[in-house]
Amino acid sequence: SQQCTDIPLTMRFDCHPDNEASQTSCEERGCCWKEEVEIPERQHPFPAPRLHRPTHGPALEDLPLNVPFCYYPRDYQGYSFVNYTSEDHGYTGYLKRDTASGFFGDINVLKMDVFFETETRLRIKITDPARARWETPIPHVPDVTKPVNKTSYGFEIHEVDGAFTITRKSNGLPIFDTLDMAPLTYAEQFLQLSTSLPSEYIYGFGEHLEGLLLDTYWKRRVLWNVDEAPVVGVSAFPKLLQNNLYGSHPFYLALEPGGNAHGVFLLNSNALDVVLQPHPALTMRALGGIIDLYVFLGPTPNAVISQYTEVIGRPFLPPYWSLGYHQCRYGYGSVNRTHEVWQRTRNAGIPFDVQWNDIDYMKDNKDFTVDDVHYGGLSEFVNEVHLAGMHYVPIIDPGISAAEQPHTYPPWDEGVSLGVFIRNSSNMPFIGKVWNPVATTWPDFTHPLAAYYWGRQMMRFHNQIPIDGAWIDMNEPSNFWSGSFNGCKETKLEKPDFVPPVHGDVLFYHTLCMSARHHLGLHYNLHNLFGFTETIATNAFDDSALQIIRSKRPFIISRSTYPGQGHYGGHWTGDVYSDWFNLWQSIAGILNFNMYGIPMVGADICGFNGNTTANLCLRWMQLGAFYPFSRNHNTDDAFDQDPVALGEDVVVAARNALTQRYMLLPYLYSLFFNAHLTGEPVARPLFFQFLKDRRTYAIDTQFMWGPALMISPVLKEHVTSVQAYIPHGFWYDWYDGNLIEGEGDYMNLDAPRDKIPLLVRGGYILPVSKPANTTTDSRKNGIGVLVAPSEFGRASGEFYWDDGEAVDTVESKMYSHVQFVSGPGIVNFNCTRAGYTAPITLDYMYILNVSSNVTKVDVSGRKVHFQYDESNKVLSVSDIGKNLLKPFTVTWK
Ligand code: MIG
Repeated sequence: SQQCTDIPLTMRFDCHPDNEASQTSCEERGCCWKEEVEIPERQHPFPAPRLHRPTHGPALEDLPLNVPFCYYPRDYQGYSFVNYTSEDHGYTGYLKRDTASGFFGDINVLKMDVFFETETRLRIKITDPARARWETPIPHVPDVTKPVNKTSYGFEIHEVDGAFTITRKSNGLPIFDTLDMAPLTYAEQFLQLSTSLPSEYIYGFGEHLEGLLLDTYWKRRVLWNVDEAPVVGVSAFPKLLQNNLYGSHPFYLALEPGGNAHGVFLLNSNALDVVLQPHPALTMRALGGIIDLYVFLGPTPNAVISQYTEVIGRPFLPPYWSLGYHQCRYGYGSVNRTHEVWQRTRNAGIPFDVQWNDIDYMKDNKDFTVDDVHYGGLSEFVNEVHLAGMHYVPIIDPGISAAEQPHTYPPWDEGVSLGVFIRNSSNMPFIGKVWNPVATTWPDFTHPLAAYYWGRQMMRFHNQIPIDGAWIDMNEPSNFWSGSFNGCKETKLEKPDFVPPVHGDVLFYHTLCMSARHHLGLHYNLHNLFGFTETIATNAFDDSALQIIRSKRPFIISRSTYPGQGHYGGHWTGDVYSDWFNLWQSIAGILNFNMYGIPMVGADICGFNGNTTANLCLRWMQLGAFYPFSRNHNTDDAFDQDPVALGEDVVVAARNALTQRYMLLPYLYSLFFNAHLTGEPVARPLFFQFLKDRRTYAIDTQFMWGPALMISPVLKEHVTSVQAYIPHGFWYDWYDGNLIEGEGDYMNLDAPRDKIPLLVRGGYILPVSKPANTTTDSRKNGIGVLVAPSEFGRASGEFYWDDGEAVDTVESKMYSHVQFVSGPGIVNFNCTRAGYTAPITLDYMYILNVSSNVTKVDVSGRKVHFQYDESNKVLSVSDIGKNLLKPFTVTWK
């Protein structure tokens, strides 16, 4: 009786993703069954610029499809609105269903609250009015109940269909529209919300290993934090998916035909999956919690991320030293070996700021211990690192050894006496296994005393080894067992009817049982928040951890992440493979996390798993020099891959690329300041800056630092040029200042083995500095500016400066800020704040595209020496020596 005919394939929404679907069980829930699926041709070749990607590695778009056999009929009757009223804050409505969805525990009456929170942000909360359900407690989102007078969105309710539409007022375009999509479903362990998409240009929903642009051609993604190395299309799952990885970000950014952008965030910490299909449409399905949806109207991608981070928290301002180059490996094996590699890197003249150690510094891999046989001299080494003006970061795992004699291991004793460990159903510490110890437990970072406990351990360790930051790994949390020694109970909590295709098939795969208890609730609900809560505790909380111990800005890099993470720390993309595919993929990884509000992000340079090659590592050192977080890291069973280990060729390439980075650090730091203030990404996809240009929408082989620097790395072996897309406008070669007129097309950029192509966008002024071997030294130099005029001869830029490591410099206004504005023949330097009073001078400047022969350059009326290069039209002025904290002007004729 269901209306099943004439439903196009693209409108098939899966009615039976749970258990085993059969025709009988499908029809029982009022849905349509049809097994044969004729896959239509792709409407949109994906992705357009595939040509320019490396040919190595699997083609993401060739993975199998996921078209459902059991799908909703046209006349499916789910929820409908009983009533709704317009309220001060927006709307309140009630929904009711009379038929069973087929999922266990339908909630038949729902309450929907719509909050018009700001002009560009609305929030829709759908809850069970009869009984409180799990609501994600962090990040702490703003509580807004006051109405706004003006909104850039319209909101419409479809009573009978139980649906709603959000439109962009300026052009009437629906941007979130649940009408005729998969019906709203709200059962005990299954929530479903579906929308059509205004275009197939959609990004986000990490963490996954894939390109930047998501494929809407029947793709499914799982969000459930897990410790698994990123590999594409793991054969364990014949169904289509991009495997779940270390972090979960239920956020997407979508582009609209009208050239606008919007964003959507589902605040839900349960296991989730998302189905994208070529209507285009997407369906989000959560295994618990509530529907708490934010929609951000942009209209630019930068504005979307700004609006998103206003809700989840702005990115932290990293210490200046952390913008330098970091080097690490798993299995140096001893402090002597660590010292040796550290020394040879310095001797090679490679700019280098931070030395790291992996778990091999620990005794028996136990947290807060040092192996005194191999790492006996570690504190002396760290002192030496500090004397060289450098910093030191060790790994810390969350698993605490639980097989300890009383009074021998404070992390265990104190955790027990404070009662801060995650508990099992008998109220004892939940026992699993990580590394050697027979038994391991985990701090419950939602416990009110956990931060105090964690801070104590870190403080004690810091007294022994004066660390400068923390690298927190294994915090999905990872467990060598799945659940406890005996697994987990056979309950619906551990094994819900609907489980998305997670790694290992069960939710507790390589982690804790879902029934494990935290102070704030069940692991089932808190799993995805573990790494995030650990990061918060490691950063600073009440009276503990890094900020307090060092009285300096904390620096934390975490493997597991959740929305809001970026406010407290950064991320690295985990155990990527040393191959050309992963070199390319790392770009999308870095750009995605910038969209998730975590701009301090990098991939393991030269790759983690497997052996790198000199050719690969050379190109990876160049690309990695432009990761916001630039660290070379390697697994324990691979050859050394620090540049010196791979030969002179790699050393030269690494030194050159990192030298460019160190020159650009004042610009990079200013971008981080801007990210901290506004949320705008540091590393950005090209389309963030060129939204009118569709050809940029799928580009993930090149990227931008802020609005002004384009990086076009070599991603293939045996080539010495890059096919780079150059958007319309004036661009300049970073190395020689030559003008390149962008025509919105691909161009060949020269990329010999010792060079990564970098272009500066006309219209911008970049603060730069003389490089040095450490940031401690480069900070002592004055700064310079590079003036890159637009086609109209204008340019502008900004410079943020502070002491580089004090806490809350922005909040307490202990910083200086200078604005640069340039027109033909003139640059103005306007100090807008001089809160950091240490002198900082403008020493030199380069002005590009200066066409006539210059006869005179004045700095605030005083004639200065200059050079003009006819061949590339660059005017250089050195020895300016002007205090940037006072306004002044430079003119030339
Ligand atoms: O693989 O601590 O992702 O960076 O070197 C087991 C050892 C655990 C995983 C991390 C990796 C680190 C390694 N760890």
